[in-house]
Amino acid sequence: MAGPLAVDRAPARAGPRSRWRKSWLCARPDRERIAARERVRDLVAGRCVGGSGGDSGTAAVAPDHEHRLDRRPLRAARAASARSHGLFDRGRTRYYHGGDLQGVIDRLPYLKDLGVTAIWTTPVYDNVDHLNEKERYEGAAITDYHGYGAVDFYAVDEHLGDLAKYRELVAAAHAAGLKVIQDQVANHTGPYHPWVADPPTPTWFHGTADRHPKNVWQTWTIADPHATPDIQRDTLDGWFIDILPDLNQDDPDVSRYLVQNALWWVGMTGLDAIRQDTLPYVPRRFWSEWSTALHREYPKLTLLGEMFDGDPALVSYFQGGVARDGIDSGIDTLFDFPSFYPIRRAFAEGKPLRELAVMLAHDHLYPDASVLVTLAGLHDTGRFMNEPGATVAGRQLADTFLLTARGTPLVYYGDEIALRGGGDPDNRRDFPGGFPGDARNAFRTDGRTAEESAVFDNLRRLLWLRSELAPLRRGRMVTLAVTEQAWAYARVLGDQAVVVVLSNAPEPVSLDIPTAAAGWTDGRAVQDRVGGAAGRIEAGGLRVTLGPRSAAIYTVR
Ligand SMILES: [Ca+2]
Ligand SMILES: [Ca+2]
Repeated sequence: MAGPLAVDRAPARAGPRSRWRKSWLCARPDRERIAARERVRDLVAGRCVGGSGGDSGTAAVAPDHEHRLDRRPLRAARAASARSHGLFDRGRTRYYHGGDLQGVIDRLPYLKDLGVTAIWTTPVYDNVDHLNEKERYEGAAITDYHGYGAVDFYAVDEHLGDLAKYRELVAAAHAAGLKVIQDQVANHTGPYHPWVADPPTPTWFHGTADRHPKNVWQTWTIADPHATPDIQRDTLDGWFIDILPDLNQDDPDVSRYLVQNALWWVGMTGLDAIRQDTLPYVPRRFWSEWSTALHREYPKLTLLGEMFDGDPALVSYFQGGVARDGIDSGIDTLFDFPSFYPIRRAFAEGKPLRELAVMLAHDHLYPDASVLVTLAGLHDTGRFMNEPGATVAGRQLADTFLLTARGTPLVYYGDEIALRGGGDPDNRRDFPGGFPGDARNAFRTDGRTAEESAVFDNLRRLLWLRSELAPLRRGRMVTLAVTEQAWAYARVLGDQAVVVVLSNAPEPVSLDIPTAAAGWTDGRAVQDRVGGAAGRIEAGGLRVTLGPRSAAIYTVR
């Protein structure tokens, strides 16, 4: 049967296209290897220099800098530098710093102990082996250390390792009970991909390096019932930052290549989920085809899409499960950027917590809001602690919300120690202790400052509490009370409930929380699992007193 895996139409030309043809003919995925695995639904995510994740959360490991986990001797670092074609320089922000897949493998015990349940790393595709002269900042060329500029979709970048090492990472993660999320990019290639000079078909890209539309970022037009195809075209076909060659998924050979490539990675490595870049710049018709092919072969594979926008009406449009304009994208879940903004405003800037409750009131727009990936920051945003007004108490409150509210929380590497950093690339600083010669090692308890320990210990406690209490992972979220700066909600699963009370107020508060919706009736004894205070349900509710900017998580005793 001709299908997404058919190779009958692989072009036979030799020469510059041989690399592409080799990729095209790659092996059939191994269905059995991952058939028994669970889908990544309920985890804490992070990005890779050290990721973290679990049934209770996903860990993210970030791009190269962020995640240098190993501590190989300098001799090995020099060897890595030679392999890096001169692109290794810890003194420059947009260069390779030495983080690699072996480093992530070495830190799996750290991530497991932290309590995360899945790892999301930077894209592992082979990126160009020389400076990227086409993308410059302050006049200087950069490297493609971030991984989003593929020159070979079937190879692992030499700075990170190789395919065997990537497979080893997935196997080691699975052995540790962690899942792996692969970052994929179907919208574009890197500017130096060999296809740019010699496209496999005349319609492989939208235009050429010399003549192409520029992406105008009008993402709202994709969902706009008043928009014409002409209006949408520059957003769908335009080259990202006017540099990244935009693949034409309407060319059936392109779409088949991308589908086969995604299947190949899953089959070759056994990964559990795919994080797909820039959803809105690719026709939803293609996402439907792509997700259908992946789910047909791997029913438990989770597809996580990036739709970077604060409007829940727009973001929800891209989640699969229902047809929009006749097309079901099939994308299982999305980053919850709409709640990211009120999370930052409330917990970092001290603005009303009510705004966050108001945002979650829009959950009815989503086919399934319970699986959204919630976050307080990632590699494309400044760090939480760099917001004006950010404090350790605010960071801890944000973590308490993320780990107890609906959704699958993401932990961006370094957030567990309140790492600082402004916008890209400052948000990708090296993790202390991840590199040879570092003055201290924050992977270890004795290498953390008092502030880092406070944030780390709080997050770890929350991760393990989430692992222990099933309602925090899978329970229905029920609001019990909301004020300007306080929010009480229950997570209810069958006859089990957990009641969370957050106060974002700068002064102590006392609140009366009605608990009937949690199934807690008069006389029931309860205990705060973070502060330790005991209580009893009286007159249909619980009297809670909280200090400035603090939280309580109650279970029945
Ligand atoms: Ca490379
Ligand atoms: Ca596009």
